[in-house]
Amino acid sequence: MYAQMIKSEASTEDPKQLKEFQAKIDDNIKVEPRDWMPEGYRKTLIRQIGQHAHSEIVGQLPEGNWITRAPTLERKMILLAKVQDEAGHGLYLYAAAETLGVSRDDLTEQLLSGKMKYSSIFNYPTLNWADIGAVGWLVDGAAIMNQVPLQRTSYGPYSRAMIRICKEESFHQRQGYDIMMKMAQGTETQKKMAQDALNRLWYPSLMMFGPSDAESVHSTQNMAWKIKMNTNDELRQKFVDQTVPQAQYLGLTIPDENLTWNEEKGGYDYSDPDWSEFFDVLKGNGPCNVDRLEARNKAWDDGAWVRDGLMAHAEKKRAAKTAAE
Ligand code: FAQ
Repeated sequence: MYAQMIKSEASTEDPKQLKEFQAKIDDNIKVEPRDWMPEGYRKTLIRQIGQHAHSEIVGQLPEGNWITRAPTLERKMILLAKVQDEAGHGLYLYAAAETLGVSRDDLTEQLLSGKMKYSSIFNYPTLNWADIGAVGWLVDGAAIMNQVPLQRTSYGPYSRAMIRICKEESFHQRQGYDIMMKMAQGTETQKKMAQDALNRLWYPSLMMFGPSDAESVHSTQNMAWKIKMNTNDELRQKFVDQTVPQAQYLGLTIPDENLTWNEEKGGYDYSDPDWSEFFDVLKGNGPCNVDRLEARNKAWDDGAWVRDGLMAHAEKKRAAKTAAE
């Protein structure tokens, strides 16, 4: 249906402009906010950048929950800084989306009312400290795998935001791996916690790359527009190939009996996640969907006085400036 909508919009647009636009994309020339762009391209970017921004914001919740319970002062400082980085990523991305003519308030309203999506992974709970290690290692690891190619995405402001974000994400992944290393080399109980965290977060991490290529509705058009640089399955495969040796180094086992090295393809064969679970989480039925939206709505309501205060202050300054002129 979405693809049809984009097609019908394209049919009312000037074929010459559409052709020139595609030629520009094919020549790897970045599209900038004031340039002409097809309406479908603009809408798709708002959807993807908006969902991405919301993911960074909601993604603070599972880890933020553990700041007060980090095991040492050093771990607490690192986690606090990481969660703050995620907030910053959300802000760069909202700013990039605003260049497409949508306001941050509009996007926030769509998140809070459940109209816009955020990454499925953040609807899973973080039950203990090992989960914080696994989130950094697997979730940030999957995020980087997806985001490094997005540095070359065709829309200038998104591409530049991704360059800044990727620099920080690689530290996030390393801090997660470092926690896993300590746990995996710790007591028997700690090692069990690390394995349990991997067992629970492995398949949800694979789901982060989106449905299989056969089920992905947007991939073909988005790759033609170079909004997306790789298919979902290509990136998922790269993630598996990168992560399996890391798990082996930790002495942990990927929870997949079918995991085998395939010499011919030069990668691992692995089991697909349970796609019915994925689509169910997208519909709002994951373990934490309700909690996550409640937490964001509460934060928005609790912050109303700050926004009102800032607006009143800005109005006062504007009035004083006008009076002085
Ligand atoms: N969760 O046709 P496709 C992070 C939806 S950032 C929820 O394949 P597309 C940092 C999709 O929107 C993580 N929904 O779609 C961090 C579409 O629905 P719609 C976020 C999903 O756009 C770490 C439908 O399924 N990263 O983690 C998911 O071509 C730690 C059909 O799918 C980004 O957003 C999903 N996993 O490909 C923060 C990166 N997958 O809109 C805190 C940018 C698919 O038609 C702590 N986004 N859907 O209703 C992308 O690269 C793409 O949008 C994909 C999906 C690959 C996510």
